[in-house]
Amino acid sequence: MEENTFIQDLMKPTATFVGDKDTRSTLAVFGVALLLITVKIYYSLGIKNSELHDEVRFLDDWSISFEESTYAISESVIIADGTEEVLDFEIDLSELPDDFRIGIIQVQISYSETSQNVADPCDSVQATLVQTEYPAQWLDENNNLNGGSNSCETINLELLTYPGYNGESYETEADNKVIALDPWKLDGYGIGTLTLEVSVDVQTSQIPTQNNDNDETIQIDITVLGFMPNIAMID
Ligand SMILES: [Ca+2]
Ligand SMILES: [Ca+2]
Repeated sequence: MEENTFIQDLMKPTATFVGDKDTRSTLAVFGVALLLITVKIYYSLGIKNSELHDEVRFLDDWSISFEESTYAISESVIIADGTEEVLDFEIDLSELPDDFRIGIIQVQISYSETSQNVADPCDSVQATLVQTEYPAQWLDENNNLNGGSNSCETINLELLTYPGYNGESYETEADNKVIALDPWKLDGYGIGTLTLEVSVDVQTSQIPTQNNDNDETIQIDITVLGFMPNIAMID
């Protein structure tokens, strides 16, 4: 009995405090505010977590490699001393397997001294891939658009047609396979008229009894390098 009285005495100020009408209203407002803040924090954390979760769930690692196929165009031309020939070559996809695109054009210009004169030195040959409307990466730093020789060495020219193509495998992150292959789905590059200029300046035998050298036969071999990407998911 004494204990009960003691507890009642102890609770009296609290009961009086909570029993007051203004205090109840104030407590109710604080309670609602606290509830709203709690809900807001809960939802903010929830949405943030789900965004992080989505990134982790959807970005996969992919390995991309390239299958290559080539075809060649060859032409032999006799070019007179002191002249320049402008040669056009039609490049298209018809000689490549389905779904291949053109990545790189390689051009070899080769020759020897064909005059059969004694001690006739090699002629001087210059070759240039001329920048035209032909759709290619004309400004790529790895291009080799000009070359020359005066010693019968083969001249090698190269032009990147497809943006960023170098044939090397790489890994990438993407939501799915289609997005990972996006860089390799552009059409039109490398298809059109490729223009090559070749000029000859002869060097003639110094032996007086020999005929003058006045031209050279130039062999042009163009390799059209096509590619198709292969993709595999990395576990
Ligand atoms: Ca010569
Ligand atoms: Ca010659």
